[in-house]
Amino acid sequence: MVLLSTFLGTCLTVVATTAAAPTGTCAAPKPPPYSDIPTPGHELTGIPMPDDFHRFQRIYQKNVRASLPSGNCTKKNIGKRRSWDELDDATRIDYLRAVNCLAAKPALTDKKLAPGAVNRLDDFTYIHINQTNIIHGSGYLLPWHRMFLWQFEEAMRNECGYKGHLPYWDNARFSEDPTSSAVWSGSETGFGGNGVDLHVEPKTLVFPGLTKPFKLPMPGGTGGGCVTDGPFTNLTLSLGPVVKPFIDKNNTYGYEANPRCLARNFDPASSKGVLTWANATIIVSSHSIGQLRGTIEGLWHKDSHTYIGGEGADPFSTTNDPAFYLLHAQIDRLWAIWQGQDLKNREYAIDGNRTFLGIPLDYAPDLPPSLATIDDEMDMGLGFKPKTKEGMPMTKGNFCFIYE
Ligand SMILES: [Cu+2]
Repeated sequence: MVLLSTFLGTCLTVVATTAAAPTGTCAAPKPPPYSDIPTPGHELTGIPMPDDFHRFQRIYQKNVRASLPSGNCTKKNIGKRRSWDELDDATRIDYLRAVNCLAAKPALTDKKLAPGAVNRLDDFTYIHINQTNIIHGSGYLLPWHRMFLWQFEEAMRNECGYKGHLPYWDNARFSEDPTSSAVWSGSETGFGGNGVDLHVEPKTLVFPGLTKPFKLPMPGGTGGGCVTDGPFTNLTLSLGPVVKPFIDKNNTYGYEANPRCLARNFDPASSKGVLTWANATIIVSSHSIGQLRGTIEGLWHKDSHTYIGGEGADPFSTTNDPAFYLLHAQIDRLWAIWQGQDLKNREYAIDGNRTFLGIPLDYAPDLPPSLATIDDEMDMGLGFKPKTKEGMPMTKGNFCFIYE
């Protein structure tokens, strides 16, 4: 309550917490925050959304709605992507069921490309591994992952009968105590909690595939072992891991079968004081796409992976943790809110190189760094190669969604 008053002020607190018309000096009340209207039965938890962020979110929602209808996307059929913490239990259970359903369906990826790909989740992990040095630290980060999330959402719906939309992990609400989010519940309505504590030491891992070695420091964390609660205790992973203390010549990209449990290694220091509303607000108030890319990478992207740790912290095979899709929906949401401040100038704004930090790749060592364009092709796997610009709008082409 202290935080609520600090962030929202007394006047809005009254409006937000009661349905009654405001009285006294609060003559011109703001409407109740749209995204602070909880699903019946689910009171919002965590740190409330501050006014500043809320203003950006409202402008985004208003502008996206005003742009409708757009092709087949209308105010009526637009998909509402909501925070996991605000979903009802039935939707949560159905979502988790559909993830396990994809895990039970055979992989479609050519065995010659990824001998270890077993199930449909592995198809997503294979292409994410395969593209990692192109789609991170580059101009493709945001459009590639937007398209990737959509592919996953479609597979959940079309192949496993999921009826809802892609939820996001609203980590700013839980930056001080991430495990208080319903995402990490060990019941049938969450993704399960931390892995067993193996007292892992901090280490330095190395990216394969780049002409200049890139070293990734990994904190010790508080887990490291298998997740022992929730719906994924029987999930068997196969591809990865890829980043190791050395480049593994025998299985460089983790494409060979390596059956193992889902492991997590929560690192509270990557969340506390980092994945905060303050940083989320800095991100959405970026003045240019260049600045946005810097703030999203520097203040959010890496740390949200590092917080989860274990499988989720491997930049290549991170998709092995089903929570990946919620983590990236949150990144996508921050980009969407930024785009939505000025759709005309920001929808197709791109910045960045064509490879990870512009470092030439092993297979093209002499290619100098160059800038990504919206007409470049993206490789989404299974032969799907859309242009980058197809991964950028929110209500055109394949996409019709809004973050609430
Ligand atoms: Cu990624």
